[in-house]
Order: sequence, then C-alpha cells, then structure tokens
Amino acid sequence: MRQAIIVDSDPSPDDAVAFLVALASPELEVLAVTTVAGNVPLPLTSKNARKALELAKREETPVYAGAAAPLVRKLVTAEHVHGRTGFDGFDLPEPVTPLAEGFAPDVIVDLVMSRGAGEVTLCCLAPLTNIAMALEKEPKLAGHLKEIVLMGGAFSEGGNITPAAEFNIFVDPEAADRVMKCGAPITMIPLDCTHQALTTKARLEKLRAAGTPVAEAFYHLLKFNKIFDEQKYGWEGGPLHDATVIAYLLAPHLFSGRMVNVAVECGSALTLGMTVVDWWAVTQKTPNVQFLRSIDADGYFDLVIERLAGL
Ligand SMILES: [Ca+2]
Repeated sequence: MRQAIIVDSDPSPDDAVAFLVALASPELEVLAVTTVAGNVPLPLTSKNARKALELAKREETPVYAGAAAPLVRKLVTAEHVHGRTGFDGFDLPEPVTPLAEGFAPDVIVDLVMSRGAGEVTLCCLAPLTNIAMALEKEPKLAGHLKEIVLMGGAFSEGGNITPAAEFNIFVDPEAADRVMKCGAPITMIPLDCTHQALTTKARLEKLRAAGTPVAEAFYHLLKFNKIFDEQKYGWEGGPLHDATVIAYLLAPHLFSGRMVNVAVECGSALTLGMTVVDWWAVTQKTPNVQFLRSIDADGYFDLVIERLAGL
C-alpha cells in the first residue's frame, strides 16, 4: 500500500526537489502540496510550487496556499539565499494552473481526518505555521496522524539564520513549539544531517546527465541556490535540506538517530528558535522526537537523482 503524504513547503528549489521526488516515487501518494510563507512570501512560494509541478507535468497535484505570516511574529524571509523570487537561477514559465481552493490548514485537517487513523504522514519542509494552525483547529488531528517528518532545527551544528537557530524553526518558533508538544510521532531531520548532504559538483553533474527538462532546470536552480552556502561555509556545494524528509520515508536505513526530548526556545532574544535537544537524557522529560543526526549522503543523492530522472 502506498504511504499517503501531504507536503507542506515554502518552495525554494530544495522544497521542489522534495515533492518532485515524492511524486516520482510509487511508494508514496501525494495528497496535496501546501504552501506557507518562509523562504519568500506566500504568493511566491505558492507560485514556485506550481512552476515546479508544471515543469514536471504533474500539475494535477493540488497546491493549497496557507498562512502568509507566522502565528505571532513578523515574517522573516531568506532572499539573501534564494534570490528575490525564491527560484532564481533558471527561468521557468509563469504557472497557468490556479491554486486549489481552500486554506492549507483546513485542507490538512480535512485530508487527514477523511482517511483512517494512522494513514497520513505530514512532510514538513518549512516554518510550521500551517501545521500548528491545523493542530489547533482539530484537536484530534495529532492522534490521527501516522507521523510528522520535518526538516528543521539543529543540535551540534548551531544555527543557520542566527548562531542558535535553524531557519524553519526560527521563523515561527511558537508554531514549532506547538508541533513538538502535539503528541504525534515526530521524526526531525536537523542541520546535523543536512550539512552532511552537499550538492557537490559531481552530484549536480550526475543530476544534469539525466538529460530531462526537470534535471536540467534543477541543475541550474540548485547551482545558483547553493552559492550563498558555499561561500558561507567554505564547502564544495550546499546542503540539500528538504528532500531528506522524502528520502527518509523511502529509505530510512540511510539515516540514524535516537529518541530524545526536543523543546523550542520561544522567549530569549538571543536564542529564539533554538531547538534544545536532550541528547544525553539529562532531564526527566519524555522523548517526543526521533532526532536524526547522520545520513548516508551518497545513498541519499543516488536516490534523489534516480527518482528525479524518472520524471
Ligand atoms: Ca523549505
């Protein structure tokens, strides 16, 4: 039986790679792509999602727009990384497919609750605003989910938007706090993992060699998208963050980690959005997260490229 998923995203190229890999995978049934404000404002994330789906000729996948701002804070975006459009580096045509009708948090509730308990997995690639709103709207939602798999947070890597915080969690820490406390099974893929998974020249060339329009577009999009990180970190290539969530569903053996307690800092100006990971179980707090800390990067890129090449 195929695993039913909803992909919640703020499309930069990373997000698009993630949901395209999911769409290319017979093991997964993508019920919807939902969008939220994050890397760029909501109108752009919603447009980029449809650009990517149309490129891959998968425009029948519905895209629902959600929250235009975090629960309580002013939106922080990342054009300094992703360019003004969030999709700089390769010109894709303006999408012709309209957004699907419905507000993403409502749609998430409806899609999950219309399936049996334990059937749907939420794949979260962005600030967690839509997910927190859905959990708030339907108190039974958390208990009805199979799992929440999210890209976000960090432990020993430190932060990528502040010294302490990873971007997705930093943008809406109150939403992340609600998700961490919701009681659903959670698997978290932090920077500790994604910083091991770099878009090296060899990997990008391998993608391009697939020779498809999708491969060619994402070769250029990812090449542009990772320039900022290459300069920031001094690495060859940048982390391909978001597709780890889909790769985990397809090939969990590529990852390792452990059950820990994770809490989100919502009060401190200095460490706002920090994920406090009790790796050594020094508190008596119940583990609430499967926290992944390492990834087989070659296996991950082989999987991503093989699936993308099939579109
Ligand atoms: Ca994202």
